[in-house]
Amino acid sequence: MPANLTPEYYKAEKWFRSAGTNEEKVLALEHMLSVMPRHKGTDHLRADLRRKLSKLKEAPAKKSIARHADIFHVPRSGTGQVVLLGTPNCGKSAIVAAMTNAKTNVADFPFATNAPVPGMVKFEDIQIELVDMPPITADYSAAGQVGTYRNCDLIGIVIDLSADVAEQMEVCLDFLESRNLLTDEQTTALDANGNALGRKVFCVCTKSDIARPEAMEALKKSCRYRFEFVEISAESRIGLEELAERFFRLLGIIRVYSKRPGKKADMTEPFTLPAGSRVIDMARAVHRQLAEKLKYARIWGSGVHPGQNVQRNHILNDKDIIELHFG
Ligand SMILES: Nc1nc2c(ncn2[C@@H]2O[C@H](COP(=O)(O)OP(=O)(O)OP(=O)(O)O)[C@@H](O)[C@H]2O)c(=O)[nH]1
Ligand SMILES: [Mg+2]
Repeated sequence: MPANLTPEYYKAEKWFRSAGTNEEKVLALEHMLSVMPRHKGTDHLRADLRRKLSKLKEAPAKKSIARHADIFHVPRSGTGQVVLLGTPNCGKSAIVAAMTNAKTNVADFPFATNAPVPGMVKFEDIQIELVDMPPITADYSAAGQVGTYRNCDLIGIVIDLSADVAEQMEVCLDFLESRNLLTDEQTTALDANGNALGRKVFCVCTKSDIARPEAMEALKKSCRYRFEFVEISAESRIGLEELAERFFRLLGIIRVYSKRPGKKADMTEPFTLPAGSRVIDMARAVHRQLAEKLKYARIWGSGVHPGQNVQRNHILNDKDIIELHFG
């Protein structure tokens, strides 16, 4: 009996083949099983996939040597990690070269980059990690490449405004959709542990210096998601500051500075916390044990009188200066 598998199933199968780690393979197999039509024709396949799945789940640490050698595992540094995604030659390496001190390979031929290259972007008083990546095409991504995207904080789709924008967007969306990397406010896919699989995504539109006319409009029209778009040129260095600012904002972090009673605030090194954090979260970042003894805090910043007393649940704003008082 024919299996009559759906395009969604084949996408999930592609994800499975491009997975570089057991964890990612398990996710892909589970997705294949969940989208597979249920009828007699798929019984064998279903049983086969179930067998594969339980085998993978039983073999946890076996691949630990391979994992150390996984080039797509990029350790985090800085206050957040942004990873670029795009088709060959779209300008990813040029962006990393223009914004960081990393040695990237900018070249006028495709597939010049074959492994992730991280660099640090300075935004005011913090450092944000930006990772250059090998390209993807409609039918190819390197095995394990999805892992870098799975583990980052923010994905930047890079679109070359001088080439076919709709085609590039389609390739990138297909990659992200088929691997459950997109979050939809309502239907965020969850893995077996209940963690969201999707990542925050936005769009970096580059080569604005040689853009086709109407490229931005065409791009926005071709995109079925409400991403934010930033227009830049790595070559003429247009929009790079705005891009760094956008990384910061989309990462959803705030900076707060600590101050000791009677002393000046230490403005050299901010504490970085997720947006929406409270005074008590700051106290925990400063000193986990002491935090529970927190009585109140005084704050200098936005929405408060200078030095105002606030309780432990007061929500912090970017650039607040905080004096913690313990009991
Ligand atoms: N005019 C112009 N050319 C650019 C810009 N950014 C990149 N280029 C050129 O585009 C070509 C490809 O740039 P890369 O940064 O190597 O592209 P890539 O996306 O890293 O390519 P792969 O490594 O193959 O994925 C090079 O010849 C760059 O000089 C830009 O902002 N303006
Ligand atoms: Mg490159």
